[in-house]
Formats: sequence, structure tokens, C-alpha cells
Amino acid sequence: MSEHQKKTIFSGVQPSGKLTLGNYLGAIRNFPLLQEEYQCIYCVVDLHAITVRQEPAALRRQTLEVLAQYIACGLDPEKSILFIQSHVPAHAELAWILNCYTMFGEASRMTQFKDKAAKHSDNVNVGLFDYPVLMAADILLYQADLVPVGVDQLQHIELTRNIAQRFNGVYSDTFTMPEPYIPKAGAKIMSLTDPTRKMSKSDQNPGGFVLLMDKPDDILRKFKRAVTDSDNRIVVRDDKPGVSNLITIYALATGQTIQQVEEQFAGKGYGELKPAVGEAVVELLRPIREKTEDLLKNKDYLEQVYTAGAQKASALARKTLDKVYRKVGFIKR
Ligand code: ATP
Ligand code: LTN
Repeated sequence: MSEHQKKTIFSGVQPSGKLTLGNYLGAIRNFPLLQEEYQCIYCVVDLHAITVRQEPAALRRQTLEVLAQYIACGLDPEKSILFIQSHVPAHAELAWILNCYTMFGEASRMTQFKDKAAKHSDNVNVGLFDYPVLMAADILLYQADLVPVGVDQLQHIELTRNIAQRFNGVYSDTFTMPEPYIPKAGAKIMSLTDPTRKMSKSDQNPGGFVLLMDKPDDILRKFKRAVTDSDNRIVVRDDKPGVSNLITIYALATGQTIQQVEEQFAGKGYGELKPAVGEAVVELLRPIREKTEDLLKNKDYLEQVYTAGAQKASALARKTLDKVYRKVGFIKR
């Protein structure tokens, strides 16, 4: 199939910290799967990351690390477009336009904004509020058909669709209507210390998350201390969030179904389950960590990848932006 006929996939990950097992199982793991059939565009969204204070040197390091991890997780820069959001100014330009087609009321309903505003009450900046509109710009700029994300991003994709529909309604078809691509298992990996909350890289307690770059001993220790419950049965059930989370992680790490895992551990206790999950995750992450470490030693190669990526992304983005500028009535430069 030629590049023109292929459908487009777009997704992004924030370089706001080190990537977790949640980021991997909910999103990044799916990125390479569709690399052959789709035109895939994956971005490191640094403009999004500064909605929360970042230390500049750490942000630079984390941005390169996310790019390296994209490649380590199976993305091939020859097949997919990999780039850094701030290198393509069209994202910020389209975001401004879309701001004027987003209602204050609908943006106010975003639960991620409410959560983050509560978490960072000393810095509730306008960028944090506007974050979903920038995300809509990311997606619509490339006329993406499909957006692989974890379930926490579903509300933002629905907002993106509403903005696209409103704009298309006023100016005739301009944007492709994107669909979310959310995995059946792994769409919301929970914290190991509080399984009622999502595993998040910005958690205060590092025992709650597993990082892709964690050393095997740390991974094993975190799983041994994972919160479960007192009933000792190894089954997925709503009232057993900790055990359900461990079973889900084990199933994904070993390529089994939930049912197969429940059968494997029938009659066994948490004392067997926890180290088994830890070991499976160590083996799942080992090649990713090693490949990332290698790639980070080769900054020239990473620079080549993001430079070429930004060039290709800019050309695609420009087409949409020109069309939008024309439709809203801006004079051609
Ligand atoms: P932060 O904690 O800084 O808000 P985050 O990890 O929630 O960051 P991103 O890094 O932007 O946010 O997330 C990248 C992708 O990982 C998104 O598609 C998101 O839905 C997915 N994701 C994040 N956390 C999880 C999780 N616990 N389970 C499944 N998917 C997740
Ligand atoms: N908001 C997303 C990251 C993100 C994104 C995107 C995901 C920014 N722009 C475009 C998909 C498509 C998050 O995971 N926190």
C-alpha cells in the first residue's frame, strides 16, 4: 500500500519523568504493532510537559530518554515518524486556532485538569487548563485516524472529536475524525501501593510504580511489597483491585489470558504470585532497558532520528495548517 492510502496513527508521551510499566502496557507496547499497515507518527510532547514545572536539564534528559525508549520498544525510525513536539511549531499554532473553537465550559469538565490542579495547587497555570486543546491540535494536525492511549486519555480524545466536529461544521470537512485505540487489557495499570489509583510516574511514593529503567532487584522488591488483600484467592474481581492488577500485569508480561493465569495459580497463595509477577516483568523489561541504555550512549544517532522526524512531520503539519488558515480567513503569506 502506498503512503498516501495508509491510515494515520498519532500518539504522544510526555517527558515529564521516567516512563512506567503503566505507560508501556497501556500505550507504548501498542505503538509498533501497527507500524506496517499504518503511517505512524509518534511524538515526545515536551510542550505538554511544561504545564507542570520541570527542571530544564532533567527535561532535556527525559526527552531523549523517551525517544530512545520508543525505539527500544520496537519503533523503527525508518517506518514511523519519531519527533519532538517543540521542533514542529505548527502544534502551538494550531492549538491557538482551536482555542477559539473550544468552549470554556467543555474544557472545564476535563477530569485530568481537576486532578492535576489539585495535585499542583501552587501552579494552576493556563497551560494546564489548555493542555487538552494542544492535544487536539497534535492529533488533528496529522489527520490521524487512530490514537493509541491508556483509558485516562479517552475524555481528551472525545474533546478532540467535538472540536473537530465543530470546526468541520462551520467550515466544511477539514479534519479527520480520530478514534481512540485502547487496549482490552492494560488500559489502566494501577499503583502497586494503592491499587485504587492509576500507576503514575509522578507518584510521591516510588514503591507504587515500576519504571522501564528500574533494575531487576528493585522490580522484584516492588512486586513483593505490592498491596493485595487478606482473602488469598488469585482471581480478577472488582473487590480485589491489587490482585486483579497483578494478574493483569502477569498475563500481559507472559502473553497469557487472564483465565490461563487464574488457572495457573489456582490453589496457590500470594507468596507465589508476587515473585512470579516480578520475575516476568524483569524479563519483559530487560531488553528494553538494555536497548535504551545503548541508544542513550549514541546521541548523534538520536539527533539524526529526531531531526529527520521533525522534517517529515513539519511537511505534513503544514498542509493542514495552511488549509485551516485559508478556511478561517487569514491572508496567504
Ligand atoms: P503524569 O503521571 O506525568 O501525568 P502519565 O504517565 O499519566 O504522566 P503520559 O506520560 O503522557 O502521562 O502517558 C503516556 C501514555 O501512557 C498515555 O497514553 C496514557 O494514557 C498512558 N498511561 C499512563 N499511565 C497509565 C497507566 N497507569 N495504565 C495504562 N496506561 C497509562
Ligand atoms: N495527554 C497525553 C499525551 C499526549 C497525547 C497527544 C496522546 C499529548 N498529545 C496526542 C495522544 C495523542 C497523556 O498521555 N498524558
